[in-house]
Amino acid sequence: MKKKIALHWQIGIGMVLGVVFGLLLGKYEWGRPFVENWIYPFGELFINLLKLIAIPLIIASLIKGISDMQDISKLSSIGIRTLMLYIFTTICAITIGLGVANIVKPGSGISEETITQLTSDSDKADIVNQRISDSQTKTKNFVEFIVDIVPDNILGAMSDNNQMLQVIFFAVLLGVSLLLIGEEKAKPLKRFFDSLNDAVLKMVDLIIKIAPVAVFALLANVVVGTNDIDVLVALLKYSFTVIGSLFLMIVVYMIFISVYVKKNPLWFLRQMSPVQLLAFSTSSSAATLPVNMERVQEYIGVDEEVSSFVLPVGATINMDGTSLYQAVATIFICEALHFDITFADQLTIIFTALLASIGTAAVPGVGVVMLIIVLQSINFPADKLPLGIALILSVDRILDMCRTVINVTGDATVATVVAKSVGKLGEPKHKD
Ligand code: DAS
Repeated sequence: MKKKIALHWQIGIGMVLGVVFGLLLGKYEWGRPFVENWIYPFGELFINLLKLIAIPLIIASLIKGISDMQDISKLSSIGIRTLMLYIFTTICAITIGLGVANIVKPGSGISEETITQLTSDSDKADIVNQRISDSQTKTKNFVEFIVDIVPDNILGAMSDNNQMLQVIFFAVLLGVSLLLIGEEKAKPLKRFFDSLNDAVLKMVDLIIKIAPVAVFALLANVVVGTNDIDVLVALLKYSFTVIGSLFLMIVVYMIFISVYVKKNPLWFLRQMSPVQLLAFSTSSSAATLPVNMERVQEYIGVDEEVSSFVLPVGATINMDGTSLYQAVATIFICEALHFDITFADQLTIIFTALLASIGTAAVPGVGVVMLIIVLQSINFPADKLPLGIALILSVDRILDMCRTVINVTGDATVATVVAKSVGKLGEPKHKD
């Protein structure tokens, strides 16, 4: 029987062909509109399909996972370990970002004319102002964040992809209630959610079949007619500081996998590579979540009791890549615009970036919204803020793709570590 090409190869080939296709068409006037109108929609359709099944998958797998538990104390044990590890890895990420940025000094030596060139085009100003107003509206203080987790209408919460924590809250409450009413009474609902869970996982398998075509479309759209090559060169030091720091974060995860989980880190990365490639192509943790859940369960061996809780929570409140990015971008902007920051400011960056990554809804471009919050926390001059954001906006798309890869890898790593710590890491059903 013909050996199936491993999924990560299929996706990788789709990405490479997408980049080549986009670069080729970028040479023609009609290239960009053609790709935007006739190719990119295939990528959009794929992202919509993944987001469509994310909520049903979270509900079914969480309720199944919790109601299958023998005792409720396991849930709190998983919850506490998960939150502690998410806070630890986020602080690690921010510290790495600050450390590398303080050594590399990516913003020093940027010339005035480069700054003018990068911040002059007007349509950027609209995006900057939108992100600044988002930073005022989309952040909550701690109490608001907690109150906001409890929905007043579950259908409303399910209809809004950015209310994932509200859906998780409902699913945990229902799962615990099923546990408490006893096996007999819970049986009809448990069987319903069991089969819903299997059906939605089968949907993931079906949707993933179009991934190579979808990533082709997404990457073609990113590169077609990109005139940011000169911008990338001007911000090369900054971009490489971000990407280099993100790689260091992968090393941190691999230390967890090899030292604590006692699995081969390269095996782990190989099994997770389709998730990482999709995160890179879609730059959306929410869209990647269903595939992350399927891969962690089926190819790493994490029990559903753990993955069904840890991954949805992680997709919302754990953004290691994005937090690391805040640290580097903040140092870069302060250096480029000659705003001195003290050691105390750097500690403030750690604290604010940690809270921002937890308390900010996963809205598109959330990285930039959080960056504004971090800059404001160190009293960065308000009149220079639009300039600073405009400065990094031109390479934000590419860096968003990179940091989303770290966001999803961090979630999968923590799910594996938590599963190992509660004895719920079994043998994987499949191997890529
Ligand atoms: N794209 C975001 C995510 O989905 C991350 C970011 O904007 O930084 O994880």
